[in-house]
Amino acid sequence: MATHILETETMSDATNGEKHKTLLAWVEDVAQLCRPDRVYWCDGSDEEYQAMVRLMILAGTAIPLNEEKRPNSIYVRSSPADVARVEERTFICARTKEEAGPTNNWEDPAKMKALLEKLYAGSMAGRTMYVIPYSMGPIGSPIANIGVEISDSPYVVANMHIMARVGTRVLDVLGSNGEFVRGLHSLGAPLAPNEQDAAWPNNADEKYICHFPETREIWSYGSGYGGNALLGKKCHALRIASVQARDEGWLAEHMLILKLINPAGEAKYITGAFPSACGKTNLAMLIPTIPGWKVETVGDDIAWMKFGADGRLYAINPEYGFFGVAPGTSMKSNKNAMLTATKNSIFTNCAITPDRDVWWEGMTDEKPAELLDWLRRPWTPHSMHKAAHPNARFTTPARQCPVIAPEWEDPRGVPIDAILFGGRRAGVVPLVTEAFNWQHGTFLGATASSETTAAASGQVGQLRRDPMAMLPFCGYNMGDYFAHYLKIGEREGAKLPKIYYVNWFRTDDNGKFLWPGYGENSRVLKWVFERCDGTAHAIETPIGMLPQPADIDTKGLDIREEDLWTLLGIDVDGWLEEIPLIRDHFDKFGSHLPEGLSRELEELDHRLRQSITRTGKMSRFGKVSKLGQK
Ligand code: SAT
Ligand code: MN
Repeated sequence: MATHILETETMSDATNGEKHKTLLAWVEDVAQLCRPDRVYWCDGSDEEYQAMVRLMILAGTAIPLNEEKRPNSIYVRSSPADVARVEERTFICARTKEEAGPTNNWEDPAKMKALLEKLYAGSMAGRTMYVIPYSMGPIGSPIANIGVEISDSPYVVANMHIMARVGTRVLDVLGSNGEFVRGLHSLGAPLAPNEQDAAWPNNADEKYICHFPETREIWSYGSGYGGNALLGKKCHALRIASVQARDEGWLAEHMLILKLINPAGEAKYITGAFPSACGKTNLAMLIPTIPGWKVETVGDDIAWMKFGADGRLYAINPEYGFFGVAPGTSMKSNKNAMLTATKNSIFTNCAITPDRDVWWEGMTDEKPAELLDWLRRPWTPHSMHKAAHPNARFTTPARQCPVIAPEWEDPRGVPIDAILFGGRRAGVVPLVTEAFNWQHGTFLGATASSETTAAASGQVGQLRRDPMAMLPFCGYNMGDYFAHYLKIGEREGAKLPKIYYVNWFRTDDNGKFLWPGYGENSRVLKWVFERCDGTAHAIETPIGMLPQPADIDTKGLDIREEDLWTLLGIDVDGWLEEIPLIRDHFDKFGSHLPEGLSRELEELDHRLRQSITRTGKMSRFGKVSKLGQK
């Protein structure tokens, strides 16, 4: 059968180098299936980026922003049917359902491929098929990994330019037989001859975000938004990479990476796992309120950690940019993110001002007098609805961040001292808890829970268990993922990071936050830093090692002592109520739940009950550990 390909660049046109036969054959196969009008190999150049921008402007997808206010930046509005990750349409097509585990949607790989092939057939008609070679991580780093995304969306190409290292330089490293993750993405919106394109083409009826872990493949269909379409991010760097990490003895995690520097100039590297839209970007770029302390950013969303020869875990940020939640971001809440996104950025589903700048809820105290909202409707401060979609995003280059750590692209990664787990919990969970050891820390991560946000479609504010903030991102059976964590902890000669659980979101009875958060979180980070050095104090409680109010530096902070006690106290009744919930959560994993974790649960239960019989109801625990021990 003749193909509809009008003009086909070959890979050697793109690289002048040796041909990668497997890559070429795959691109050819996909072109035969999807029937684009044209195949284009991305070189990663600025001209290419500008060409994508022009295409989007012509198609009505993008509006160039005011060159004086936001140089080289565009404004994009998606279709209202395509605004967030679609977890219910996300599948892990492992060989068996058991391998995908109870937390993932599963379909048989052959069945899913047969179904998708029907959808992909001719799905790129009237469009250009872009071949985007990308490196997750500094090009050539031993921790980095290469992927190739095929997509029919110029919006995806432009975003990938910012979010990953793309183009010819990646093909050069790949050589003629390097391994790569295959990502196939189609909007599922073929064009008939002379058909006018939609401003945001996508498939309103069918969306599939599928992963084939055995063959390291991603097949995404029907959506053009964020993690559904920028396949290097959640699909590759988390779902596929978590499987690679399991097989190869490392960790692929949904974590920010920050460098915390004390007044003496000593640094520690801390990673933090929080569900989407729980403030990872804010924490990664935090401006400490404690004099003399500094935070620098290594990454805001994903960390890949491998053991170094010294037994420590070294982390890289596999990404090249930030895909941050816009609403709530301001010069007060995250000055560094605001300064990062002043130029060379893409803004999606924000509102636009009459002088062609962007705005979103929370950006300024005073609302603009008039706007066009993300649905193109006129908007004034009297409007009843929000001007920006709650999952509106900015895509912006990491190198523009004013506090980017100089070593953020170090191919060796940075040695991790502490790992934070956390979520959004109005009650029970204290401000910070230190794990007794790695296994207990794994338990804290495995039982992490959070009230849901707008990053995924579905109801906002529902409590769900989100282990290690990986619930939507783990590419295999989560019980086995817990076991993998424990195995990491048992590695000979490992010098493991300390593990903490934090909760910035505790509220009082009126729903008011008890902890100010943002830059004030540095007070908790300082305690973590000094615990790692063995110089900060903690008490042993049934749930872990906790600071007492006096152990947290609150100089200059206006906080009531009793609120601090609430933030750092143990709500024994609340914790006892958590036990059956955790047991239900663990039961889902059946025989895949590692022994070590069920033991941790029984021991927690036992310690809580003992604390009651010993002292009656109590909210503070007196067994003081020696400074820095445990
Ligand atoms: O997956 S996205 O990259 O669209 C956003 C997120 O969930 O953090
Ligand atoms: Mn994320």
